[in-house]
Amino acid sequence: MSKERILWMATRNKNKYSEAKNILSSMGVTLKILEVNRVEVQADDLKEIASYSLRNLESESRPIIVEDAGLFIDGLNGFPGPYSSYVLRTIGLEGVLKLMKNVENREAKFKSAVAYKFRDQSTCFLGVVEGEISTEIRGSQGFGYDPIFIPGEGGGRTFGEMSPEEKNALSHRARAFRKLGEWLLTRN
Ligand code: ITT
Repeated sequence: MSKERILWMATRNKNKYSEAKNILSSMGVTLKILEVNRVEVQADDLKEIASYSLRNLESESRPIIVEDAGLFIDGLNGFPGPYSSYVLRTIGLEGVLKLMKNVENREAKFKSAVAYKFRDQSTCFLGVVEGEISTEIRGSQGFGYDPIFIPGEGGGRTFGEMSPEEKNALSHRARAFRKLGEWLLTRN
C-alpha cells in the first residue's frame, strides 16, 4: 500500500490554494494550508521569489511549498510580471486595459513557480500558459487577472469565463503543480 502524501502550502490566497489542491488531489497528494507570515522579496524572476520565500520559512519536519505567479504582457515588455499583485491592487484590471489601449501586441503569458522543500531537499517547477489580453473585462469566475486573460487554447474565452475545471486543464498553475506531482510520484 502506498503511503499518504501531504504537502503544506504557505499562501494567503485561497483561490490559488483551491486550484492547487484540486490538481494535486487528482494525483493522490493532499494539500493543506500552512498559516505563516511569508517574507516576499521583490525580484525579476518568479522562481527566485518563490525559492527565497521558502528558504525563509522556518524549517519544519514536513514538506512545504510556496507558489509565486504573475502575468507577463509582451507589448509592455513583460509588465506587470513580478509586480502583478501590486498592479492589481493599485490600477486594477481597468488600469491594465487602459495601458494596453494603444498597444498592438496583446500577447501575454501567465507563469507560476512552485518551490518545494522537505528537510535538506528543495526544488522548483515552472508552469506557463500563453495567451492574450482581452479588450474588455469578461467573466466572473476565477480571480485576479482571469477576466482579462484569454488562453491560446480556450476557444477565445477568458479564464474568467471558464469553470474551475476548464481553467485547471490549461493553466500555468496546473502545469507547475502537475510537474511537482509527477516528481513526487517518482520518489518512493
Ligand atoms: P500568496 O500569498 O501565495 O503570495 P498572492 O495573491 O500574493 O498570494 P501571487 O503573488 O502569486 O499571489 O500572485 C500575483 C498576482 O497575480 C496576484 O494579484 C494574483 O491575484 C494574480 N494571479 C495569480 N495567479 C492568478 C491566476 O491564476 N489567475 C489570475 N490572476 C492570478
